[in-house]
Amino acid sequence: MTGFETTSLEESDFELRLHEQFDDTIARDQRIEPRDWMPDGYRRTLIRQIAQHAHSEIIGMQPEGEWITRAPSLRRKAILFAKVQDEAGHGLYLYSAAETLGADRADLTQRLIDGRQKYSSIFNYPTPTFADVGVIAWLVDGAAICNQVPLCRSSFGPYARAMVRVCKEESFHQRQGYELLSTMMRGTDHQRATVQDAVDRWWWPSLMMFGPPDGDSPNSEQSMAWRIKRHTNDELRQRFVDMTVPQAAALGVTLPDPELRWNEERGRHDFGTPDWSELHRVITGDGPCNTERVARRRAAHEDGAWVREAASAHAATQAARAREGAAA
Ligand code: BYC
Repeated sequence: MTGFETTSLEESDFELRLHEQFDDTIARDQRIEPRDWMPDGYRRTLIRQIAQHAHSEIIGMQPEGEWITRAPSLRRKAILFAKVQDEAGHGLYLYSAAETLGADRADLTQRLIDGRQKYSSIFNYPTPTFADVGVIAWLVDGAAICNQVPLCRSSFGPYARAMVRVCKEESFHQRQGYELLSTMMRGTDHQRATVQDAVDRWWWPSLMMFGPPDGDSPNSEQSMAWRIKRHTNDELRQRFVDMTVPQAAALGVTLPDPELRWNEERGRHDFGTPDWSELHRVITGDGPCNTERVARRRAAHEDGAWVREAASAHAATQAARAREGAAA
């Protein structure tokens, strides 16, 4: 015996103290940072949510990206190009946040293209007209803002900090979408009808973005206790409806829900029930565009293999030169 060995009792006592410190940090509403001790479940939950979020940003480039070459003016093309590029940036911040938890980015990408990790249901719907570009920015980015602003106060530091910049950019995206739609609504009857048609197709999928209803959300309770999530799925969905109804009225579009009305007593809008079986189908791979979205991501990843190889070779050469320089 050297006298330095720890008994398993001391080890579990130590672990208990670490756990207490973690709980205390959460209770004081302070941040957990990557080198802090954290329970395995907390780490796993964060990797799951952040990876899904990152995948959503990257897959989310596809539906709007299809319109970059077909945007009706140079101004609209430049705006759309910048927006899609921003989504790529969001994906990168998020993958970096996941890496601080010990996840491997190449592994996360592989899990996405093998269908082992999810991405947001919303990006499995088609974009047949240019009005879809405006409606995605208005409704989908609007829903993203409702969901992500509270994540700026998420308990995990790198995730919360990434969300600050993401939300600023999403807010800009949403405004440009609203501006595009208001321009179309001041145009021809055909343009107005195209906007209304896109609103009719995107409204319910936008409500589904917030996830299943609270009673069917297996992760919410624990994620709220850990302050990863700050509000339940239904709370955020309600907030989105209340925010969007006056914007729809100002635009002059109708939201396709006969049950939508102001409830004086609650001080909120009542609204209909999304088709949860549709959300389930889309999440489990059977939405209108799931197959093509994942196939395209897989092709982009495979086509980019030579870039990754060249970058690694370049980095190895630079490192070898630096070593030679240091030795000389
Ligand atoms: N789609 O227990 P729940 C963007 C899954 S990017 C697919 O409530 P949780 C943008 C959920 O993962 C938008 N899957 O889970 C980009 C869970 O499955 P697992 C992305 C969904 O995590 C480009 C199961 O269903 N935003 O805005 O507590 C252009 C049970 O759900 C969905 C984020 O990722 C869905 N809609 O809550 C424009 C935000 N909903 O993993 C815009 C961050 C649920 O247990 N994420 N599932 O097998 C979150 O806030 C939460 O993860 C969610 C779900 C609210 C989405």
